[in-house]
Amino acid sequence: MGFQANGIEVEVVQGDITDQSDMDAIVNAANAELRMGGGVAGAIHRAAGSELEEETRPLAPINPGEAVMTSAPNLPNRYIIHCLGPVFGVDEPASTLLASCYQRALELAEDAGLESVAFPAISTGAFGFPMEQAAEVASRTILARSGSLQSVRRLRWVLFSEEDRILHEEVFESVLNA
Ligand code: AR6
Repeated sequence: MGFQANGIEVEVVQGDITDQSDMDAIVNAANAELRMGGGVAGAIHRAAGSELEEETRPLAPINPGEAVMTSAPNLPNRYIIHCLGPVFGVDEPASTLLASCYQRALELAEDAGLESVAFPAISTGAFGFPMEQAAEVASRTILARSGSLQSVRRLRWVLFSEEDRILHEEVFESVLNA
């Protein structure tokens, strides 16, 4: 399902972040060392191969709330934006740090003149951020930034399960209409 937010198309789909061939950049739910991990980081690094770690190694470590951009070897996208989300209950303030991830990712995309970016639900897997609360933070951040985006015209949320997709759709709609 798609929404319009200040002229930006926001899609919410169920799928795999490594399978978004029509997007300029995909976002990685990274670890601080920017290495292979589980979940999203595992899927991205497996698809990209060792070339990606060669590129990320000199950029690591990063702090919660930060983001860095690399090329996207062996993936159908031009770039990967690696975001380190907060570990829920450890990195505080969690909501501010999560919002910072989305904000920094959008800034990097704008600086590179990208048109489209696909996000996973950062921090909601191994890092334990409650899904609904994370969706609210992400929705508010995207909405707050949407008006000032110049090159970015399309955002896509890629949720692993249909349940998470429905939740994100409902949360984004309620934040949009608030
Ligand atoms: N495509 C889209 N979404 C996915 C995929 C996929 N291929 N795989 C999992 N998800 P996580 P985090 C969903 O754990 O919480 C890693 O090991 C998943 O269901 O990938 O930020 C890193 O190395 C969940 O809702 O990221 C870090 O150490 C969401 O993506 C740590 O986990 C995020 O789950 C990062 O933890």
